Amino acid sequence: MLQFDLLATDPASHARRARLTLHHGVVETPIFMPVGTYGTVKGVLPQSLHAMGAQIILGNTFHLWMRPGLDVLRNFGGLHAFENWHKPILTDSGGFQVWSLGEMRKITEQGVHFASPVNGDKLFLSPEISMQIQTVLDSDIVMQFDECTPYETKGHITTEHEARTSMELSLRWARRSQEEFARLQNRNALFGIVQGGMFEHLREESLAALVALDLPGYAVGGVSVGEPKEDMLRIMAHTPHRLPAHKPRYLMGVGTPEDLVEGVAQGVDMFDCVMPTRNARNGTLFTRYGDLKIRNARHKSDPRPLDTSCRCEACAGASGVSWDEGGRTGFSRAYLHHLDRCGEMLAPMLCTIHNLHYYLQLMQEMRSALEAGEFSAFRARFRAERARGV
Ligand code: PRF
Ligand code: ZN
Repeated sequence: MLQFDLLATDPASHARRARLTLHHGVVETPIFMPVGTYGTVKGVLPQSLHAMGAQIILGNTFHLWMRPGLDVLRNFGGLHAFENWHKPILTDSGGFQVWSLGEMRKITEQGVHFASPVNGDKLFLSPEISMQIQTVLDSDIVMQFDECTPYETKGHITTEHEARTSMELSLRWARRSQEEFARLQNRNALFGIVQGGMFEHLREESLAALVALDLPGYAVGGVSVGEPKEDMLRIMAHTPHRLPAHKPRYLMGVGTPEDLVEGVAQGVDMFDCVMPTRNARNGTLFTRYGDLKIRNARHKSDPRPLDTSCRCEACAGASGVSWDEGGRTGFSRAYLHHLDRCGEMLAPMLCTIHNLHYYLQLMQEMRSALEAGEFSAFRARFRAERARGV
């Protein structure tokens, strides 16, 4: 089940404002999806995710298959009830996560053989098994099983021949994913993943073959895999807008706030990235006026919140009134600096809430700008503010 309604388009770029209807609810796009690999967005209660306006979160087939395993998840009727999140969920297929195991795996036409990172058991993951797992999870959006073509392998940059071989394997796995998804009578939506490395013509071949399968949505994979920034921007400018206009487009594993704004301008509707959550745990915060490191001694006695314009639970407390608006109920930089120095759990919790709120608010601002026909002005203001400094 999936419906996609285009609500507004920007005449000066490929940006669009749309609405995606899934089994567990409606998603207003463009959207950022917080990452919840193991059935939890690390350190954040579902009610806080609601409060910050999260509409859809990610889960990982591979990790949830390892732990807690399918028997437990089946008993709960899927991932929603298990993790107590009743809005939409997207699950990645395991292709990328198995790829991340590096030398511990062997890829064949049939699938991927690897040793369990949990207990060393010999395991096998294939398009069919990935679809079976994602059907048990009852994910609203199921990703095809693919091979994420690396930028570099064994000391050399991936050649065109290697990128083609990998892309063609992902295409055969897309067809097998689609067949198994249908056989299982999965009620949700299967997305294909465009590969092709850093080669535009391979991206076009991949895209055309996937579009011929008439899947309900498409992702661009194989970017943000260690390539230089200019290559990433080149693929971002090339591929997304070539995907069908009447279907959702998802850029996998991207990126910085600047990348999200650029991605939206290039026609992307959906993003996910560990950056806001992972950086929060390392004390790196995103704000309207640039990035901030809470470990820095300059914050030791600063009474201001992380971002004086932010209404998150960390910056504005329960009142939801920002410092700029006269709210003084949030947590100070001095307090967060102190919590971090003491290794207190509340530090990564508050930092994660703030970073996710920042990402979700950024997407909300882009949606509003697109509705108002003011996306170009938004982009210019965004760049200027981010460059100002905290
Ligand atoms: N494929 C899958 N998941 C992914 C990627 C991919 O290429 C990426 C690339 N950045 C992130 N996550 N299945
Ligand atoms: Zn905040």
